[in-house]
Amino acid sequence: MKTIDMRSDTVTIPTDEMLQAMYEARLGDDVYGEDPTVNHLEELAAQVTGKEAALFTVSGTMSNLIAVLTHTQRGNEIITGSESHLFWYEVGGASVLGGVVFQSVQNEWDGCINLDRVEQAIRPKNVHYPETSLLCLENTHNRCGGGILTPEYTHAVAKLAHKYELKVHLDGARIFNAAVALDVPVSELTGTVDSICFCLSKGLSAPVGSVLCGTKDFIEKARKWRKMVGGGMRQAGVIAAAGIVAIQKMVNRLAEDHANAQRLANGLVNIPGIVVNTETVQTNIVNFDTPSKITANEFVQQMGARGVKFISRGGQRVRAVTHRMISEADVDEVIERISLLIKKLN
Ligand code: TLP
Repeated sequence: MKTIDMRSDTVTIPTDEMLQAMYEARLGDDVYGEDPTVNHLEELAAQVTGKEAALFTVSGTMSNLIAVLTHTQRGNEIITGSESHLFWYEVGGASVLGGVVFQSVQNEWDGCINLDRVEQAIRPKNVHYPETSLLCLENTHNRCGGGILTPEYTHAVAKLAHKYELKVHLDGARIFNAAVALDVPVSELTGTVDSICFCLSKGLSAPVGSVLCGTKDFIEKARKWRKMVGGGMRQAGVIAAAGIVAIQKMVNRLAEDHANAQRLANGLVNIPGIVVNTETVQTNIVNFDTPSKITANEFVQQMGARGVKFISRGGQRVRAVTHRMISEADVDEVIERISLLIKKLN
């Protein structure tokens, strides 16, 4: 029986073209700024996001951490969405290492944070309060089912934050998914934020890495923080080479992943007891709820035994992610295997 892994798009392995590029990469010591392949990747990332400069990091988690460390002072407060990756899945690193306080503000179903709620969350100047200095956004939004922040929303919320002298950081781990789904250049989604990071190792299929982009001054400071947290990687061109292929060759095909996510959602609605809103599936993530007689944890375990891997979000909620290594036929097979399990339960 074929195993079908829908836990995440992080499970994609590098393409042959990436492996070839890694083999042929020109290398140097990146801590001295002398790795030509890393420099090329950083230039490309800055160009794509419409920023002055960029910094290659080990992971999305490291990029987000460095962004917070660079934008804030100890004792500051940062606003994040209540469902944001930074808040949920980054081990509280911003608090532990950056000394900042989180204020999490409710996300809407698509990953937006209502502008009034943002405005209410920003602390007035008062001796009792921490200073709110950073707003963090996420596009596409992981826990909100791959929801997209539009250019209009991003610009409006950034304008509001800037009015109160906050910086804006965008966790764009899957920003290329948003750009492809909206059919706009990435720079339209990032133009008004102060920093943006995106992942090479998710749907774009590179084995490792993320890139943090911003002004020259921001990136210069961020480079020092990267060194402090142990992210100076020497001949990192060996992995950056795959990242270049990721940006140049792997973006357009993300549309296939989106179509497969829609196909999955359309199949799931027909399975009795499974709850999914097909209209909220915007990119490559499908959140669905299991029938009340089986918890998400049990469902994930049972499906694992049937050769399909998902992630449980707790309660009834399951996450499925489509990616390069999932075909249309795989999606149909997954729907079939879920139907069999649910029939057995009834
Ligand atoms: N998310 C992973 C897990 O941590 C859940 C996944 O499989 O989706 N921002 C966002 C929006 C992310 O989804 C992730 C990874 C990150 C940051 C962190 O990236 P990495 O894993 O490179 O540290």
